[in-house]
Amino acid sequence: MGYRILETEDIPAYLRERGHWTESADPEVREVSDGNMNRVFLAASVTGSPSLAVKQALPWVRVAGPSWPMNPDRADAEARAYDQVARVAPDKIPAIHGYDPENYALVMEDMSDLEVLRTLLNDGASYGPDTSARIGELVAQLAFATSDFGMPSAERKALIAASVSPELCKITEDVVLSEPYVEHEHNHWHEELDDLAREFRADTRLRTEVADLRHTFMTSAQALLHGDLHTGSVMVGERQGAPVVRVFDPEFSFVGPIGYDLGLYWANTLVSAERARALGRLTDHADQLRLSWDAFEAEFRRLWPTRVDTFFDDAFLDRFLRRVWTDAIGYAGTEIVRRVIGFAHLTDLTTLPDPVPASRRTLLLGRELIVRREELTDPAAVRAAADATG
Ligand code: SR1
Ligand code: MG
Repeated sequence: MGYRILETEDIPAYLRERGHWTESADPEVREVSDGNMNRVFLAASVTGSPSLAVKQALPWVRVAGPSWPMNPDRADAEARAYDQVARVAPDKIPAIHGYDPENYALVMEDMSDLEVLRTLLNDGASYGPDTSARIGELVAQLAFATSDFGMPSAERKALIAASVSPELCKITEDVVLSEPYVEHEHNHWHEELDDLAREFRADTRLRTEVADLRHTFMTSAQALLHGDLHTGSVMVGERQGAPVVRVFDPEFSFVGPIGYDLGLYWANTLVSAERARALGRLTDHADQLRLSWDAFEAEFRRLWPTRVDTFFDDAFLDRFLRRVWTDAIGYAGTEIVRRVIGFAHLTDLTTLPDPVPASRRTLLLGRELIVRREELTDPAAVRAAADATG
Protein backbone atom coordinates (compact mmCIF):
# COMPACT_ATOMS: atom_id res chain seq x y z
CA MET A 1 0.00 0.00 0.00
CA GLY A 2 1.70 3.21 -1.06
CA TYR A 3 0.59 5.43 1.76
CA ARG A 4 2.23 6.88 4.79
CA ILE A 5 1.60 5.07 8.04
CA LEU A 6 1.75 7.74 10.69
CA GLU A 7 3.70 7.30 13.90
CA THR A 8 3.39 9.48 17.00
CA GLU A 9 6.41 11.60 16.02
CA ASP A 10 4.97 12.28 12.53
CA ILE A 11 1.75 13.86 13.78
CA PRO A 12 2.90 17.48 14.42
CA ALA A 13 4.36 17.83 10.90
CA TYR A 14 1.37 16.01 9.40
CA LEU A 15 -1.09 18.37 11.07
CA ARG A 16 0.91 21.39 9.89
CA GLU A 17 1.07 20.08 6.31
CA ARG A 18 -2.67 19.59 6.29
CA GLY A 19 -3.26 23.08 7.68
CA HIS A 20 -4.71 21.86 10.97
CA TRP A 21 -1.92 23.22 13.20
CA THR A 22 -0.71 26.80 13.01
CA GLU A 23 0.62 27.42 16.52
CA SER A 24 4.36 27.95 16.77
CA ALA A 25 4.72 25.25 19.44
CA ASP A 26 4.21 21.65 18.34
CA PRO A 27 1.40 19.72 19.97
CA GLU A 28 2.09 17.00 22.49
CA VAL A 29 1.06 13.76 20.83
CA ARG A 30 0.15 10.41 22.32
CA GLU A 31 -1.24 7.28 20.75
CA VAL A 32 -4.57 6.17 22.26
CA SER A 33 -5.53 3.35 19.86
CA ASP A 34 -8.13 1.21 21.54
CA GLY A 35 -10.51 -0.40 19.03
CA ASN A 36 -9.79 -3.52 17.00
CA MET A 37 -9.14 -1.84 13.68
CA ASN A 38 -7.29 1.50 13.60
CA ARG A 39 -4.79 3.86 15.14
CA VAL A 40 -5.76 7.03 16.96
CA PHE A 41 -3.49 9.85 18.15
CA LEU A 42 -4.33 12.83 20.30
CA ALA A 43 -2.51 16.09 19.64
CA ALA A 44 -2.76 18.45 22.60
CA SER A 45 -1.85 22.10 22.48
CA VAL A 46 0.62 23.32 25.08
CA THR A 47 -0.93 26.78 24.88
CA GLY A 48 -4.51 25.74 25.51
CA SER A 49 -6.05 25.84 22.01
CA PRO A 50 -8.35 22.95 21.11
CA SER A 51 -6.71 19.56 20.83
CA LEU A 52 -7.20 17.31 17.81
CA ALA A 53 -7.58 13.60 17.22
CA VAL A 54 -6.03 11.88 14.19
CA LYS A 55 -7.45 8.51 13.23
CA GLN A 56 -5.75 6.42 10.56
CA ALA A 57 -6.81 3.14 9.01
CA LEU A 58 -4.00 0.61 8.78
CA PRO A 59 -3.82 -1.86 5.87
CA TRP A 60 -4.66 -4.62 8.34
CA VAL A 61 -6.82 -5.26 11.42
CA ARG A 62 -4.83 -3.50 14.17
CA VAL A 63 -5.28 -6.14 16.84
CA ALA A 64 -4.39 -8.98 14.45
CA GLY A 65 -1.52 -7.30 12.57
CA PRO A 66 -0.43 -7.91 8.95
CA SER A 67 -1.66 -11.52 9.09
CA TRP A 68 -5.22 -10.11 8.71
CA PRO A 69 -4.97 -7.61 5.82
CA MET A 70 -7.80 -5.11 5.50
CA ASN A 71 -8.38 -2.46 2.88
CA PRO A 72 -7.77 0.97 4.47
CA ASP A 73 -10.48 2.48 2.30
CA ARG A 74 -12.78 1.71 5.21
CA ALA A 75 -11.72 5.21 6.27
CA ASP A 76 -13.56 6.52 3.18
CA ALA A 77 -16.73 4.84 4.46
CA GLU A 78 -16.23 6.45 7.84
CA ALA A 79 -15.73 9.91 6.32
CA ARG A 80 -18.83 9.46 4.14
CA ALA A 81 -20.90 8.38 7.12
CA TYR A 82 -19.81 11.37 9.20
CA ASP A 83 -20.76 13.55 6.28
CA GLN A 84 -24.27 12.12 6.17
CA VAL A 85 -24.80 12.26 9.93
CA ALA A 86 -23.52 15.85 10.02
CA ARG A 87 -26.48 16.83 7.82
CA VAL A 88 -29.10 15.52 10.24
CA ALA A 89 -27.56 15.12 13.69
CA PRO A 90 -24.38 17.24 13.87
CA ASP A 91 -24.72 17.47 17.65
CA LYS A 92 -24.34 13.69 18.04
CA ILE A 93 -20.98 13.12 16.31
CA PRO A 94 -17.51 14.61 16.77
CA ALA A 95 -16.68 17.71 14.72
CA ILE A 96 -14.71 16.56 11.68
CA HIS A 97 -11.92 18.93 10.62
CA GLY A 98 -10.82 17.11 7.50
CA TYR A 99 -10.34 13.81 5.71
CA ASP A 100 -7.17 12.87 3.84
CA PRO A 101 -8.16 10.09 1.41
CA GLU A 102 -4.57 9.54 0.26
CA ASN A 103 -3.48 8.54 3.75
CA TYR A 104 -6.86 7.27 5.00
CA ALA A 105 -6.68 9.68 7.92
CA LEU A 106 -9.41 11.71 9.60
CA VAL A 107 -8.67 14.76 11.74
CA MET A 108 -11.39 15.44 14.23
CA GLU A 109 -12.34 16.97 17.52
CA ASP A 110 -10.52 15.56 20.54
CA MET A 111 -13.20 14.08 22.77
CA SER A 112 -10.97 13.12 25.65
CA ASP A 113 -13.02 15.32 27.99
CA LEU A 114 -15.75 12.69 27.46
CA GLU A 115 -15.71 9.03 28.44
CA VAL A 116 -16.37 5.89 26.43
CA LEU A 117 -19.78 4.65 27.55
CA ARG A 118 -18.58 1.06 28.01
CA THR A 119 -15.72 2.19 30.25
CA LEU A 120 -18.04 4.22 32.45
CA LEU A 121 -20.54 1.38 32.73
CA ASN A 122 -17.80 -1.13 33.52
CA ASP A 123 -16.66 1.19 36.29
CA GLY A 124 -20.14 1.10 37.83
CA ALA A 125 -21.93 4.12 36.35
CA SER A 126 -25.57 4.10 35.31
CA TYR A 127 -26.72 5.26 31.87
CA GLY A 128 -28.65 8.29 33.05
CA PRO A 129 -31.78 9.60 31.38
CA ASP A 130 -30.37 10.87 28.06
CA THR A 131 -27.86 8.52 26.52
CA SER A 132 -30.06 5.83 25.03
CA ALA A 133 -32.72 8.30 23.93
CA ARG A 134 -30.09 10.28 22.01
CA ILE A 135 -28.82 7.05 20.39
CA GLY A 136 -32.35 6.05 19.34
CA GLU A 137 -32.91 9.53 17.92
CA LEU A 138 -29.63 9.44 16.01
CA VAL A 139 -30.46 6.08 14.44
CA ALA A 140 -33.87 7.42 13.39
CA GLN A 141 -32.45 10.66 11.98
CA LEU A 142 -29.75 8.93 9.94
CA ALA A 143 -32.03 6.09 8.88
CA PHE A 144 -34.92 8.30 7.82
CA ALA A 145 -32.73 10.76 5.90
CA THR A 146 -30.95 8.02 3.95
CA SER A 147 -33.98 5.81 3.32
CA ASP A 148 -36.46 5.98 0.46
CA PHE A 149 -38.59 8.10 2.80
CA GLY A 150 -35.99 10.85 3.18
CA MET A 151 -34.33 10.81 -0.23
CA PRO A 152 -35.54 10.72 -3.83
CA SER A 153 -35.14 7.31 -5.44
CA ALA A 154 -32.30 8.19 -7.86
CA GLU A 155 -30.28 9.96 -5.16
CA ARG A 156 -30.72 6.91 -2.96
CA LYS A 157 -29.42 4.58 -5.65
CA ALA A 158 -26.30 6.76 -5.88
CA LEU A 159 -25.88 6.65 -2.08
CA ILE A 160 -26.22 2.86 -2.07
CA ALA A 161 -23.58 2.56 -4.81
CA ALA A 162 -21.19 5.01 -3.12
CA SER A 163 -21.56 3.26 0.24
CA VAL A 164 -20.79 -0.28 -0.88
CA SER A 165 -18.19 -1.60 1.56
CA PRO A 166 -17.53 -5.24 0.73
CA GLU A 167 -14.63 -5.99 3.06
CA LEU A 168 -16.17 -4.48 6.17
CA CYS A 169 -19.53 -6.08 5.45
CA LYS A 170 -17.72 -9.39 5.02
CA ILE A 171 -16.20 -9.00 8.50
CA THR A 172 -19.71 -8.67 9.94
CA GLU A 173 -21.12 -11.46 7.78
CA ASP A 174 -18.31 -13.66 9.10
CA VAL A 175 -17.54 -12.70 12.69
CA VAL A 176 -21.09 -11.76 13.72
CA LEU A 177 -23.40 -13.61 11.39
CA SER A 178 -21.85 -17.04 10.81
CA GLU A 179 -18.55 -17.99 12.49
CA PRO A 180 -19.91 -18.42 16.06
CA TYR A 181 -22.31 -21.09 14.76
CA VAL A 182 -19.64 -23.20 13.03
CA GLU A 183 -16.13 -24.37 13.88
CA HIS A 184 -13.78 -21.48 13.09
CA GLU A 185 -10.28 -20.53 14.21
CA HIS A 186 -11.48 -17.04 15.16
CA ASN A 187 -13.87 -18.41 17.78
CA HIS A 188 -12.81 -18.76 21.39
CA TRP A 189 -14.61 -18.96 24.71
CA HIS A 190 -14.16 -19.73 28.38
CA GLU A 191 -13.69 -23.49 28.81
CA GLU A 192 -16.73 -23.65 31.11
CA LEU A 193 -18.87 -22.54 28.17
CA ASP A 194 -17.80 -25.53 26.04
CA ASP A 195 -21.19 -27.20 26.36
CA LEU A 196 -23.10 -24.12 25.15
CA ALA A 197 -20.69 -23.40 22.28
CA ARG A 198 -21.14 -27.03 21.14
CA GLU A 199 -24.91 -26.84 21.57
CA PHE A 200 -25.09 -23.65 19.52
CA ARG A 201 -23.11 -25.21 16.68
CA ALA A 202 -25.45 -28.20 16.64
CA ASP A 203 -28.68 -26.18 16.87
CA THR A 204 -30.15 -26.28 13.36
CA ARG A 205 -33.09 -24.00 14.21
CA LEU A 206 -30.68 -21.38 15.52
CA ARG A 207 -28.51 -21.75 12.43
CA THR A 208 -31.47 -21.19 10.09
CA GLU A 209 -32.60 -18.10 12.01
CA VAL A 210 -29.08 -16.64 11.91
CA ALA A 211 -28.95 -17.43 8.17
CA ASP A 212 -32.17 -15.45 7.78
CA LEU A 213 -30.71 -12.45 9.65
CA ARG A 214 -27.48 -12.76 7.68
CA HIS A 215 -29.37 -12.73 4.40
CA THR A 216 -31.32 -9.64 5.48
CA PHE A 217 -28.02 -7.98 6.40
CA MET A 218 -26.65 -8.80 2.94
CA THR A 219 -29.67 -7.71 0.92
CA SER A 220 -31.84 -5.21 2.76
CA ALA A 221 -30.61 -1.77 1.69
CA GLN A 222 -32.97 0.22 3.92
CA ALA A 223 -30.75 3.09 5.04
CA LEU A 224 -27.19 4.16 5.82
CA LEU A 225 -26.05 2.51 9.04
CA HIS A 226 -23.35 3.28 11.54
CA GLY A 227 -22.59 -0.43 11.26
CA ASP A 228 -20.85 -1.03 14.61
CA LEU A 229 -22.95 0.82 17.17
CA HIS A 230 -21.79 -0.79 20.41
CA THR A 231 -21.19 1.01 23.71
CA GLY A 232 -17.51 1.39 22.80
CA SER A 233 -18.60 3.60 19.87
CA VAL A 234 -20.34 6.11 22.14
CA MET A 235 -18.81 8.84 24.27
CA VAL A 236 -20.72 10.63 26.99
CA GLY A 237 -20.14 13.42 29.44
CA GLU A 238 -21.07 16.99 30.14
CA ARG A 239 -20.15 20.26 28.48
CA GLN A 240 -21.21 23.61 29.86
CA GLY A 241 -23.46 21.80 32.32
CA ALA A 242 -25.41 19.94 29.61
CA PRO A 243 -25.25 16.21 28.88
CA VAL A 244 -23.33 15.29 25.74
CA VAL A 245 -23.60 12.06 23.71
CA ARG A 246 -21.31 11.52 20.72
CA VAL A 247 -21.33 8.48 18.44
CA PHE A 248 -18.07 7.77 16.64
CA ASP A 249 -16.25 5.12 14.57
CA PRO A 250 -18.77 4.57 11.75
CA GLU A 251 -16.23 2.77 9.55
CA PHE A 252 -18.55 -0.24 9.16
CA SER A 253 -21.13 2.07 7.59
CA PHE A 254 -23.06 0.86 4.53
CA VAL A 255 -26.67 0.87 3.37
CA GLY A 256 -28.27 -2.01 5.25
CA PRO A 257 -31.11 -3.01 7.59
CA ILE A 258 -31.90 -0.32 10.17
CA GLY A 259 -32.45 -2.95 12.85
CA TYR A 260 -28.75 -3.78 12.76
CA ASP A 261 -27.76 -0.49 14.41
CA LEU A 262 -30.48 -0.74 17.05
CA GLY A 263 -29.76 -4.41 17.69
CA LEU A 264 -26.07 -3.85 18.23
CA TYR A 265 -26.74 -1.13 20.76
CA TRP A 266 -29.39 -3.19 22.51
CA ALA A 267 -27.12 -6.22 22.79
CA ASN A 268 -24.46 -4.13 24.45
CA THR A 269 -26.95 -2.63 26.90
CA LEU A 270 -28.21 -6.13 27.74
CA VAL A 271 -24.65 -7.35 28.31
CA SER A 272 -23.98 -4.33 30.52
CA ALA A 273 -27.07 -5.30 32.51
CA GLU A 274 -25.73 -8.83 33.01
CA ARG A 275 -22.45 -7.41 34.27
CA ALA A 276 -24.27 -5.10 36.66
CA ARG A 277 -26.53 -7.94 37.80
CA ALA A 278 -23.50 -10.16 38.48
CA LEU A 279 -21.90 -7.40 40.56
CA GLY A 280 -25.13 -6.55 42.41
CA ARG A 281 -25.28 -3.03 40.98
CA LEU A 282 -28.11 -3.20 38.46
CA THR A 283 -29.75 0.24 38.17
CA ASP A 284 -31.18 1.59 34.92
CA HIS A 285 -29.39 -0.89 32.63
CA ALA A 286 -32.45 -2.95 31.72
CA ASP A 287 -34.41 0.18 30.68
CA GLN A 288 -32.09 1.18 27.89
CA LEU A 289 -33.60 -0.95 25.15
CA ARG A 290 -37.00 0.63 25.78
CA LEU A 291 -35.61 4.15 26.03
CA SER A 292 -33.72 3.89 22.75
CA TRP A 293 -36.60 2.19 20.92
CA ASP A 294 -39.11 4.78 22.16
CA ALA A 295 -36.86 7.62 21.04
CA PHE A 296 -36.19 5.92 17.71
CA GLU A 297 -39.87 5.32 17.04
CA ALA A 298 -40.93 8.81 18.16
CA GLU A 299 -38.32 10.48 15.96
CA PHE A 300 -39.09 8.29 12.94
CA ARG A 301 -42.81 9.03 13.30
CA ARG A 302 -42.07 12.74 13.76
CA LEU A 303 -40.17 12.75 10.47
CA TRP A 304 -42.74 10.63 8.59
CA PRO A 305 -44.93 13.54 7.38
CA THR A 306 -41.84 14.94 5.58
CA ARG A 307 -41.35 11.77 3.49
CA VAL A 308 -40.52 12.37 -0.16
CA ASP A 309 -42.73 9.53 -1.45
CA THR A 310 -46.27 9.61 -0.09
CA PHE A 311 -47.23 6.33 -1.76
CA PHE A 312 -45.84 4.94 1.50
CA ASP A 313 -48.89 5.38 3.71
CA ASP A 314 -49.34 5.42 7.49
CA ALA A 315 -50.34 1.76 7.66
CA PHE A 316 -47.12 0.88 5.85
CA LEU A 317 -45.15 2.88 8.43
CA ASP A 318 -46.56 0.69 11.22
CA ARG A 319 -45.59 -2.43 9.29
CA PHE A 320 -42.14 -1.06 8.49
CA LEU A 321 -41.39 -0.17 12.12
CA ARG A 322 -42.58 -3.58 13.25
CA ARG A 323 -40.08 -5.21 10.86
CA VAL A 324 -37.29 -2.95 12.07
CA TRP A 325 -38.12 -3.94 15.66
CA THR A 326 -38.09 -7.68 14.88
CA ASP A 327 -34.83 -7.46 12.92
CA ALA A 328 -33.27 -5.45 15.75
CA ILE A 329 -34.18 -8.09 18.32
CA GLY A 330 -32.60 -10.78 16.14
CA TYR A 331 -29.43 -8.77 15.54
CA ALA A 332 -29.19 -8.06 19.26
CA GLY A 333 -29.13 -11.82 19.75
CA THR A 334 -26.38 -12.35 17.18
CA GLU A 335 -24.28 -9.54 18.65
CA ILE A 336 -24.57 -11.10 22.12
CA VAL A 337 -23.61 -14.57 20.92
CA ARG A 338 -20.57 -13.43 18.96
CA ARG A 339 -19.32 -11.37 21.88
CA VAL A 340 -19.17 -14.49 24.07
CA ILE A 341 -18.08 -17.31 21.74
CA GLY A 342 -16.85 -15.47 18.62
CA PHE A 343 -13.76 -13.40 17.79
CA ALA A 344 -14.18 -10.10 19.67
CA HIS A 345 -15.24 -10.38 23.30
CA LEU A 346 -16.49 -7.68 25.66
CA THR A 347 -14.67 -6.40 28.72
CA ASP A 348 -18.09 -6.12 30.40
CA LEU A 349 -17.93 -9.89 30.81
CA THR A 350 -14.24 -10.75 30.56
CA THR A 351 -13.29 -8.49 33.49
CA LEU A 352 -15.85 -9.96 35.89
CA PRO A 353 -14.27 -11.86 38.81
CA ASP A 354 -16.11 -14.95 37.54
CA PRO A 355 -17.25 -14.33 33.95
CA VAL A 356 -18.96 -17.71 33.57
CA PRO A 357 -22.43 -17.27 35.14
CA ALA A 358 -23.07 -13.92 33.43
CA SER A 359 -21.68 -15.22 30.13
CA ARG A 360 -23.98 -18.25 30.29
CA ARG A 361 -27.03 -16.09 30.98
CA THR A 362 -26.04 -13.73 28.20
CA LEU A 363 -25.50 -16.50 25.66
CA LEU A 364 -28.86 -18.07 26.46
CA LEU A 365 -30.56 -14.69 26.16
CA GLY A 366 -28.86 -14.19 22.79
CA ARG A 367 -30.31 -17.45 21.51
CA GLU A 368 -33.77 -16.52 22.80
CA LEU A 369 -33.65 -13.18 21.02
CA ILE A 370 -32.69 -14.83 17.75
CA VAL A 371 -35.15 -17.70 17.73
CA ARG A 372 -38.08 -15.96 19.44
CA ARG A 373 -37.76 -12.53 17.82
CA GLU A 374 -41.20 -12.74 16.21
CA GLU A 375 -42.80 -13.42 19.63
CA LEU A 376 -40.91 -10.76 21.57
CA THR A 377 -43.00 -7.87 20.34
CA ASP A 378 -42.21 -5.13 22.83
CA PRO A 379 -39.54 -4.02 25.33
CA ALA A 380 -41.43 -5.58 28.26
CA ALA A 381 -41.30 -8.99 26.57
CA VAL A 382 -37.54 -8.67 26.07
CA ARG A 383 -37.12 -7.63 29.68
CA ALA A 384 -39.10 -10.64 30.83
CA ALA A 385 -36.94 -12.90 28.64
CA ALA A 386 -33.78 -11.38 30.13
CA ASP A 387 -35.08 -11.82 33.70
CA ALA A 388 -36.11 -15.42 33.01
CA THR A 389 -32.81 -16.46 31.45
CA GLY A 390 -30.33 -18.53 33.38
C1 SR1 B 1 -11.94 -8.01 13.10
S1 SR1 B 1 -12.93 -6.85 13.70
C2 SR1 B 1 -13.92 -7.47 14.93
C3 SR1 B 1 -14.87 -6.48 15.39
O1 SR1 B 1 -14.27 -5.24 15.73
C4 SR1 B 1 -15.05 -4.18 15.26
O2 SR1 B 1 -15.21 -3.20 16.23
C5 SR1 B 1 -16.37 -4.78 14.86
O3 SR1 B 1 -17.26 -4.91 15.93
C6 SR1 B 1 -15.93 -6.09 14.37
O4 SR1 B 1 -16.96 -7.03 14.29
MG1 MG C 1 -14.83 0.58 16.18
